[in-house]
Amino acid sequence: MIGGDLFDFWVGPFYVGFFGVTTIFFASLGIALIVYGAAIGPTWNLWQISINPPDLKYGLSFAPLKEGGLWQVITICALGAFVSWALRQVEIARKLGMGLHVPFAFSFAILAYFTLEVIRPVLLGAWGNAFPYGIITHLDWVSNTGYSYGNFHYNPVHMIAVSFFFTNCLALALHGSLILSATNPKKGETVKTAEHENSYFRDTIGYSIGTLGIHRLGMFLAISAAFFSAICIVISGPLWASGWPEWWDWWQRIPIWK
Ligand code: 07D
Ligand code: 07D
Ligand code: U10
Repeated sequence: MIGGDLFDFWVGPFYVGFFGVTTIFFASLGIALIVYGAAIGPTWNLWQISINPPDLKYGLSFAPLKEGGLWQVITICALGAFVSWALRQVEIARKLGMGLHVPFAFSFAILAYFTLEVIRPVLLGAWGNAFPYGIITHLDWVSNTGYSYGNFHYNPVHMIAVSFFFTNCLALALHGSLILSATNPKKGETVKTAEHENSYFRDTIGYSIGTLGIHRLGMFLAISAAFFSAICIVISGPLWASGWPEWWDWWQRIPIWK
């Protein structure tokens, strides 16, 4: 897409390409800065290392390197690496004459990350609202953010996102087990085909979505899970600033109950 044949070669099994080089560049720089941040910080304990965003008082401005500036540069590197990775997927898919479904799907993960680290903090007016880069500290952020809205389970869009994640898991379990059952018949029997797979579900639940259909469904469930996750967090604060349980008060106010 950029540079024609520039970097059009393989290193071992890996296709390089223009966006392979930009991926390596952003990823190496980002990881180096994380290691630098860890070296400044109070601990080398892998679980406790944390690169924190700037304090709320810095708003949306640049912070000094050791007071959140590192987090800002690392975020730019992360976005550079994720977007480069998606474009490398595009480049490889085009080279192979395939559809762009893989980068399309991955871009929903990038959207969720971008929403957490850029869109929501910008809407709230400070980088300090973003999550920190640390294995344990990012869990603390999720818990603290959740409890600051009372009970996050009452966020209706969180409910939708969670349901998509669960349904996605159900769909992959059904699909994985169906394929394995068709390809592992008992001794002496031939491997079964798509017709058997269709018949199995028609016999059990009256309907089969089909062999292509289950993959379309999987794609839909997975990208919906990421999409509704992004929505559920971006509305927490910018659109609804009190507890999520209170959001349901409209239900009590429906005139018919009176
Ligand atoms: C299996 C594909 C392989 C990817 C793996 C992750 C790193 C980070 C670097 C310390 C399914 C590689 C990890 C490169 C190490 C440093 C600097 C994907 C697979 C194995 N989380 N999260 C984890 C990330 C957020 C949450 C584990 C990343 C949000 C909860 C791992 C991001 C919220 C729990 C991890 C991110 C959130 C975890 C396993 C980015 C809402 C857990 C991940 C870039 C989404 C679980 C200790 C996994 C855990 C866990 C990585 C964002 C919530 C460390 C890279 C802020 C509640 N997260 N996470 O298997 O055990 O993913 O935590 O957005 O319970 Mg997290
Ligand atoms: C952001 C990851 C993007 C990753 C990228 C790639 C590398 C390279 C290299 C391996 C979105 C990174 C790649 C670094 C690695 C190599 C070589 C994915 C992202 C670009 N919740 N909750 C969610 C549940 C509660 C809360 C989402 C369940 C409590 C908050 C999902 C439960 C409270 C936020 C979800 C539950 C609470 C969420 C996460 C149950 C806490 C979010 C999935 C059963 C007290 C987050 C966009 C996701 C969100 C989110 C599920 C409970 C708070 C729907 C099942 C009640 C604050 N929760 N939650 O988004 O929506 O993945 O983020 O109790 O911010 Mg929740
Ligand atoms: C599916 C399927 C199906 C299959 C399948 C699969 C879905 C139809 C047919 C696939 C499924 C699986 C394999 C199952 C397992 C997968 C998972 C559970 C998902 C999770 C996966 C993982 C945890 C693995 C993650 C591993 C990764 C991401 C690989 C990491 C790779 C790299 C680090 C290298 C990437 C390469 C790049 C970026 C380009 C090439 C670069 C190099 C080789 C390095 C050298 C660099 C250069 C030469 C460039 C020079 C660089 C420069 C100039 C910049 C330098 C700058 C500096 C500052 C240093 O449906 O059924 O079956 O199989």
